[in-house]
Amino acid sequence: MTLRIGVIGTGAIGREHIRRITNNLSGGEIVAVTDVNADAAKAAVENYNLNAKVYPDDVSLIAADDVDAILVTSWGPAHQQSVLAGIAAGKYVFCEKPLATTAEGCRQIVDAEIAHGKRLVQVGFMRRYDSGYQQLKRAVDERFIGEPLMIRCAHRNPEVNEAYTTDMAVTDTLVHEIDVLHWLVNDDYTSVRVSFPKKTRHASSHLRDPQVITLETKGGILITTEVFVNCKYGYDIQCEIIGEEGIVRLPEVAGITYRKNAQLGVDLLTDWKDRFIDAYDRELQDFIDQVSKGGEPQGPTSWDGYIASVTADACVRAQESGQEETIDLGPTPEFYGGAAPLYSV
Ligand code: NAI
Ligand code: ISE
Repeated sequence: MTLRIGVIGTGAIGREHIRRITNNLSGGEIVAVTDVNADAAKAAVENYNLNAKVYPDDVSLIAADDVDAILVTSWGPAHQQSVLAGIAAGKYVFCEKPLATTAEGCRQIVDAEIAHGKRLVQVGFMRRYDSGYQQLKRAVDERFIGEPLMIRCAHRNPEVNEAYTTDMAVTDTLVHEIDVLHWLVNDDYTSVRVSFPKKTRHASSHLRDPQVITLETKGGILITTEVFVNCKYGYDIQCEIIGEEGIVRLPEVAGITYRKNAQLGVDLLTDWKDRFIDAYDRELQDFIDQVSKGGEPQGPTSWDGYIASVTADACVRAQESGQEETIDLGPTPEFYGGAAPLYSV
């Protein structure tokens, strides 16, 4: 059976996902699109040669009988309304991060999904589908390095635009580490501190860059992540887990080494789209495969979206206060219980 998908938001990542579902993946077809910018929606249909209807808004698209699942790729503040409408209609939902822009909004989605009684929602935290992170997860789960004690990460972008603000280093950028790290060690965050080293001259006047975010987990694991979004040299994601018996590191992205002009070199990536291109494919293929069978999506849940939001709020408070801030998630609802899986696609 082909999963009939409606796309809400045909901007940058919406178009990327349309392209991959149409050209690279199997089992899914884009049958409906909408965007507040109607021209963008029409252009997506034309550019990807889709046999899809353009709807005036998310509500009418979600109500369409021939739409089995929705892909929410609009701006963050619009996500909550579309996800809640999707759940109310009993449709499967793949929602890009953030699930909602407030913890309260995420909680409403969690409550609606629990009331519905079946998991319908997957959040687009694609790193869990990256083969490097999967190898790290396997090493942790199999106790290859014993108990994990510390994690050191870096999330570096070559540059950002003028609109990027200090809090976005958390809500837009660190949020991927927030999601993937608690999944990696199967633990919850309890507190966070943020410190600001000397500022780079490449950052705009209103942006504090770089910053170092230190999270602590219930089990006592200390996680430091450097977010540096004007690092200039490339897009660079680092992760090293230090355990009682050894250390494991995220593999470097494969690329040929070259000897030229008296130098030994390897090219680095500069664009996040390329770094996780396989992971984006795999997360969506997994979503399509699971829900086509009428099952539940196996990827990051609404509860993971809620964890990311509560944690991000505490990180932003810590940026502002300069103090340690508590992260209080409350008990995990039984509906989302159990250790998160190693996705096997
Ligand atoms: P974008 O600005 O390129 O596209 C957003 C599109 O949504 C625009 O075309 C806009 O007109 C449309 N839109 C806004 N409100 C709408 C509404 N109520 N109904 C229908 N359409 C609406 O933004 P981009 O980069 O595509 O990001 C979209 C989402 O994806 C964001 O939440 C962003 O955080 C997330 N994202 C996730 C990434 C990842 O690595 N997982 C990477 C990049 C973005
Ligand atoms: C962007 O919004 C993303 O989601 C990318 O995955 C991330 O690496 C980048 O830093 C963000 O700005």
